[in-house]
Amino acid sequence: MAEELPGRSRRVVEALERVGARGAVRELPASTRTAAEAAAALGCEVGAIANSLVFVADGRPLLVMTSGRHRVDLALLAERLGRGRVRRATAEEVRAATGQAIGGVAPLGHPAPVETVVDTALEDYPRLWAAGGTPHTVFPTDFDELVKMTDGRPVAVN
Ligand code: 5CA
Repeated sequence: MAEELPGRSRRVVEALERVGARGAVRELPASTRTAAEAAAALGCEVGAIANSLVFVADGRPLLVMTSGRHRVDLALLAERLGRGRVRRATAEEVRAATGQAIGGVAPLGHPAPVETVVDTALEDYPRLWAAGGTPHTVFPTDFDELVKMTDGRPVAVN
């Protein structure tokens, strides 16, 4: 139940409720810190894991919800977004932008909205799993819901 989840996940639960998302956040005994671990814990394809990767684009945080089956092509992403430089955020920058730690970053529930891109590769999977605010929490969603909850821009990132 939501009351038993860690504080960072309760923020995510509240944010999901505000946007009317259907999937419940659940805490797993196994680590879901990486896409491979999450896929193993859930018994799903690694591509159906929606990783929350934080970048810094021209000095501003950018969240890229990325299929676990591949990496973000930073040069391609910068070109498609019309940005100059896109780089990986540091652990401190991730925490500042999201209020969450690497391995548990959720698509929402952040201190302030973060500009978000959603990898169109995630359209290939009817059921996606995203992190719920900690490295042991996940929730189910789908591509359309993920775009809606993040006010995200669909982009092919690889
Ligand atoms: N809980 C899973 C998805 S359910 C999860 O959060 N996956 S993740 O891919 O979004 O987060 C782990 C990722 O953080 C790693 O795959 C890696 O891409 C990234 N990461 C790991 N260390 C660092 C670091 N020092 N700086 C920036 N990113 C990092």
